[in-house]
Amino acid sequence: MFSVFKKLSILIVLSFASCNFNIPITVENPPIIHLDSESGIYSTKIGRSIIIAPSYDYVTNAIYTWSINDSIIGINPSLEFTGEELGSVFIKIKVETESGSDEEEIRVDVVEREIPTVSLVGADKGYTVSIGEELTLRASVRQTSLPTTYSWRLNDNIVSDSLQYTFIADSIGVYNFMFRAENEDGADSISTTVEVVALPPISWTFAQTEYQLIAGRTIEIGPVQTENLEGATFRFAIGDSIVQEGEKSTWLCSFTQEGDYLIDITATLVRGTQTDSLYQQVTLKVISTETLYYRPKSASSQSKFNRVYEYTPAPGQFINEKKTGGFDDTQTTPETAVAYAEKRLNNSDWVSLGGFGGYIVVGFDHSIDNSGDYDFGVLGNSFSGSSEPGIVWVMQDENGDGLPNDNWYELRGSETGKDSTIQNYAVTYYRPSAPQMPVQWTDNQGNSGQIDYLIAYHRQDYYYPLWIEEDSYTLRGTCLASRTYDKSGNGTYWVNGEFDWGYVDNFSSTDRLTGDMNNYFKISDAIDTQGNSVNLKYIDFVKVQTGVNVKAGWLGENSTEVVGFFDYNMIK
Ligand SMILES: [Ca+2]
Ligand SMILES: [Ca+2]
Ligand SMILES: [Ca+2]
Repeated sequence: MFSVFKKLSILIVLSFASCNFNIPITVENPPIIHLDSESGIYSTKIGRSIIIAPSYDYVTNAIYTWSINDSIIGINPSLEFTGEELGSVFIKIKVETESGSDEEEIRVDVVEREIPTVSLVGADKGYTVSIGEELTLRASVRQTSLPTTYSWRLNDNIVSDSLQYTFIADSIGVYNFMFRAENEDGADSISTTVEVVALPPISWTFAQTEYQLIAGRTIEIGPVQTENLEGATFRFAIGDSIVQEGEKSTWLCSFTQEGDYLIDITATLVRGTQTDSLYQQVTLKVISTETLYYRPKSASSQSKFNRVYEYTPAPGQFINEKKTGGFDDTQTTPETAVAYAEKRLNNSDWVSLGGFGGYIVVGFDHSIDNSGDYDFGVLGNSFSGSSEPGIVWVMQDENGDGLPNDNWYELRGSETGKDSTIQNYAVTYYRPSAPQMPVQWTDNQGNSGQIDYLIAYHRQDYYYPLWIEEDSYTLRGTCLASRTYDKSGNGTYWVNGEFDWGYVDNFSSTDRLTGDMNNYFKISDAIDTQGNSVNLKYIDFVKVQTGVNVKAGWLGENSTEVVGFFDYNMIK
């Protein structure tokens, strides 16, 4: 090829020479566009502009035309483009000269700004503390890829440049706080007030105000939590008769006579010249016999559970999760969440209970008998080094209405009664203020923390159950000291160690009778709130609840998984 061209050009030179032309011919090459982005793709944040400035060759007297869908948006060599809507925009640049033209299409991706989002647990209600008390305010910020600065202001003075600030109240009054996070894309802030009072306010929390009891059994009546009531006198009265009065905030009672009782509960606290009191009335229904609603097995009875009654997990990395968790954004009511759990279990897929306190309640088409030995099994997904203990509770349908609205009894496990085991542990979870944020929590022991957002693994917007309407919810139960540790010492290899016996999703050497992922349980292990055995002849409902509050580094929070429930008496 090369030699042909060479000969051709020589011929032309010869022919010019022979005709004796001396005028130089200057025909320019057609224009060429060189984009300043190799891929032809540009990115800008919404509301921001970028300058697209290609370089060009052979553009003497050129005409430049920038267009979107044939409408012209620019006639200069470079274009300033402002992203007004999220999404991709296709822009054409055409250059024309007398010698020809060139054209390129580019894409501009208009993306969200990475404005930080802040949240602060309890900010909407404000805080009340007494003189001398310390209050640590902990803000949470949705992380972005941009460097972000923080500031805490107290009555307009900056007092901290970190996420948290510890306030010590030294005089009575109302203090205004504001936390602000800022980066180059924008800022977000949240304000709250702290009222400092002479004496801390008293309060109590009742988990229920309607109680029910089988005659002959005992029940504990009273608040599940009290605030600043140390030294108070609690009085329990039925009509004019005082049944208990003293320092104890709960009344452990037993009735032999069936009937309905109204119980008046009063707490009185004297502090110096000030006397504060609280009052709550509760009802107690005493039912005469425990075998009344026993449901015997029939020929059609199944060993497998037949219904999920409630699914209330704690927040967690598998909650609302679509890839392995099987959610699809339609689980926005308790009923659809129950349907989800039921479908998963019927397919032998795991259902995650999320972090501490998350639970599921299932029932059977018959009552499960107390054989004195192992009575039922729960399938989890434990293996050596991956135990996430779920505490088991059982219930009889005492009032025979077919619903699990009666008394739960915990099943004793290897950790029951140990000093490290916390009864009546409670964790409150708070809805994040924006997608892709961790879920903050506080507990009733004065601790706080968060369920981490694991962006590398589970990217659903929220780990807080979509079907919980309230912006916070409290889960109560028994909390075991965790056996989670970092075996590698550098955060790469975490172990969730096993417990001896008595828990779901636990690699137990004792109660995995069939050597698989099933743990087996005895109704004879049922205990009351005092740890005393309760002799239940049968049960109708089973609840499993995540029993630890711990994170295992990059593995995230411990969360019990359940896969199935069955009456072992029917198949052993
Ligand atoms: Ca019931
Ligand atoms: Ca888990
Ligand atoms: Ca598990």
